[in-house]
Amino acid sequence: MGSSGSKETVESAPVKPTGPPPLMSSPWRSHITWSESERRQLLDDIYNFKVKGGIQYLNCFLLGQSASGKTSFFNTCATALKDEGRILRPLTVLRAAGSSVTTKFETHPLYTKSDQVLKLRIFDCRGLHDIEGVTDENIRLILDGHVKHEYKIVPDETIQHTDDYYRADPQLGDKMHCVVYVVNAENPGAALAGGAATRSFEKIKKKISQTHVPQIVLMNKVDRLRGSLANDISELFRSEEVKNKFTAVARFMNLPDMNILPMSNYHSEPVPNRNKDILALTNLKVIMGSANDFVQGRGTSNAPSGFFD
Ligand SMILES: Nc1nc2c(ncn2[C@@H]2O[C@H](COP(=O)(O)OP(=O)(O)OP(=O)(O)O)[C@@H](O)[C@H]2O)c(=O)[nH]1
Ligand SMILES: [Mg+2]
Repeated sequence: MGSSGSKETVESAPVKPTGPPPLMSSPWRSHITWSESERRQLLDDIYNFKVKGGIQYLNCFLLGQSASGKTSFFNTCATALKDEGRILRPLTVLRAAGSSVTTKFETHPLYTKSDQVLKLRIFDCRGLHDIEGVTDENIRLILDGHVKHEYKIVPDETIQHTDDYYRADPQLGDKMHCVVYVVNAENPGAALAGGAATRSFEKIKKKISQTHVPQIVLMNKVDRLRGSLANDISELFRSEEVKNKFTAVARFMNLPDMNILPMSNYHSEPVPNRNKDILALTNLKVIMGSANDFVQGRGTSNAPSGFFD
């Protein structure tokens, strides 16, 4: 087959740039200084944190889909707080998503470098959307302080008043003072979207809003949004990918921007690194501050006498 004579002019397609967009020249959030002195200051602030409301510990309740990284957050905080130059994994994390690994409502102490117990108790729980998940009523009872540490979560069952792990008369120190939703930044909508999970989440959020307990979102696994973040997490606030997801999460969760905290846990690193520690400690300090604001508002000693008369 010969050529028809006239040559076709083929317009050359514009060359598409490969790779991720360049980092933004200035950060979209600039509240963190990525330096060793910042890390030390954060440790100092957290070690010396003064709990208000006349109670010993602040309580924070982690909620989120299975495999969103709740237990990994606890472990990352343990590593950053202990500051021993090694990764600590006090709680078990499995590689694959599936039915929830965590089957108990439980907390464990987090320790400072000098083995003092942290003034925050982080309560872990199984995934929100899990078929064998936690009932809305159990979540309400947990928030109100009726459920004791190590209560074994029975799928779709609510704790009975006769249960050994039921606390009949909870005090301020037994209640949850902050709720932290852990969502996967790669797919924040899917984290809670879809049938029963959405309904259950909406109900839970409504209940929590009525209690005025602060609600914070850990937008987790941001290291997966841009390759270079796996090497240096401090670039996250100059990443367009993270900023876009951040906006999506804020919209999806319907919470103010200041309540959304980008996060990246230790997951495969052999040793800790300064910037990951700084991110974890910054987020931990925000959670402690929010919980403290809540207990201050609920404690007996906060308002001068006659204030409410
Ligand atoms: N890349 C990356 N992986 C993470 C991060 N956080 C957690 N993972 C991984 O995600 C998987 C699930 O983490 P878990 O901490 O067990 O999740 P969980 O929310 O406690 O899950 P359940 O106990 O089943 O409800 C594990 O393979 C972790 O290593 C993160 O920030 N980045
Ligand atoms: Mg877990």
